[in-house]
Amino acid sequence: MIEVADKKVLVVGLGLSGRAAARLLASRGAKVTVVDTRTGLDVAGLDDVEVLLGVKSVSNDGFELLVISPGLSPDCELMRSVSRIRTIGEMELGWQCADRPTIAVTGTNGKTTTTQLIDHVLNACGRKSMAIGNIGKPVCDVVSEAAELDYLTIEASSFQLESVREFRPRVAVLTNITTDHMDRYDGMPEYAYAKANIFLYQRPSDTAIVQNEALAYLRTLDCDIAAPTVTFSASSRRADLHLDGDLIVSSLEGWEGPILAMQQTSLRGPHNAENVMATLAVGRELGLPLQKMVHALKTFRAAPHRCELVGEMNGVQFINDSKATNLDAMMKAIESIPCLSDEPNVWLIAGGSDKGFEFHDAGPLLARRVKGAFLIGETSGRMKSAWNLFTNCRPAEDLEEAVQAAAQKAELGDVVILSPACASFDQFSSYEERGNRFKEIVDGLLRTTYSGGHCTPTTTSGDFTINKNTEHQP
Ligand code: UMA
Repeated sequence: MIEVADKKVLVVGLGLSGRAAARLLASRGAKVTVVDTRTGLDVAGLDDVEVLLGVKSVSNDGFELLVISPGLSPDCELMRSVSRIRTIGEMELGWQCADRPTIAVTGTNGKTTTTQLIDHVLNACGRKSMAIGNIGKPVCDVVSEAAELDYLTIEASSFQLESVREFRPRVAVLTNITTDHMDRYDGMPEYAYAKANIFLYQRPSDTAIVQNEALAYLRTLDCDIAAPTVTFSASSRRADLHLDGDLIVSSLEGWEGPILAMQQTSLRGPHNAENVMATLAVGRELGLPLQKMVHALKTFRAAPHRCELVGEMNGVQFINDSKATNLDAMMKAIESIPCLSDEPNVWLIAGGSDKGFEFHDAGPLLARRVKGAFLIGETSGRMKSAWNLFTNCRPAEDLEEAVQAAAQKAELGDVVILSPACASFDQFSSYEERGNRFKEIVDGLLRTTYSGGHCTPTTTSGDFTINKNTEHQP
């Protein structure tokens, strides 16, 4: 475990991670300085910490350790100015200090849902777990409570995994690898190597649970995994856990045959089936009883902003998928929307800040499923050029204009989905703020349409079953 008492430590970034790291370090007797390029940040709760704001570069003023926030690239101006100091990430610091058995989940998509599923199943089976990390709760923030937990269930981003030093999860999960964050990495291999760091310090007594396709890709990059692997896939029957129609089927010893029908859960789509498979595989490794796990999976409800059905108006469903911050997530969301005929039935709202995606890749899917796309934000021009041949594209001034235009066009049986395929930072402070704004706009439309009443927002995220409740209809 890392020893920090009396050490001079520099924390870079005063967001959630930097704040949590600074508090933890100060509580353990370190002399802490936090720097951030922004000014005017809230410094409450950092009484024993020196805070320097509006900083563009730092001189190595005797610092013995640097703790980096995940959002800072090692190549950024601030980090280049302090490149010679021993560096660890906030997640690694928290993990070393907490010193608890760990399940870690990474992947381009599905990592938050899988982290929540694992946490839910563990707690339902009587094991105390807390879902932390990239999910929104820095690992450093839970160190004081960690002794009471059986497991830390950590969502680990590629950013956090870049700076691992000893990070060794008892069970590590890789949900998938598709293109994302190309504004930070020089290409897919560099991004995949960062993700593969989740397995770097595992030993043969640990377990790696990996999507079949992601494992095949890592093998092309010669990434070694020391731990035994369990594979899952919604598209390959060769995986240890696979999908047959709606059924999750296992070929794992003692678990041979069908295990669970996805219809029994509130989750929809092959991507969610993979999240459930990964969760089952984790539970099996930890010796959780299958029946209890299945029962827990049936009661699970996904977090907001992930294919969340927020309302229905005149037979048109409105879905908030603001968490789809890359192209693959958007494509999976569109594919998971039921289609009652061969005709497209989706009105897509997409666009946001540019992460360097090749939007052309979605063209054939859009041609098959999407009636029209309303494009917002920084990427609207690039998206229009890439998609115009495949579906009708119309740039919109902002989210409100896009939702209103889509609602006007949509007919009975259609679905209006916000699935941006981009980060939100050009127009919003986070994907949550973007999703909440979408919900407000939809709620406003519903109130206007059903004057005197309003549609009850549904809480069954990912459930696209048509809402038969029409009591508010005029
Ligand atoms: N900053 C600088 N200089 C820079 C860049 C940033 O000083 O050059 C400062 C900013 O001014 C800001 C601080 O760094 O004050 C922000 O640090 P951060 O970006 O690491 O953000 P945190 O608030 O610490 O949140 C991070 C994760 N954010 C990122 O990785 C970008 C959160 O994941 C995570 O929930 C949180 O730690 C707790 O672990 C968010 C995310 O978008 C949800 N993650 C990406 C994703 O899921 O795709 C990886």
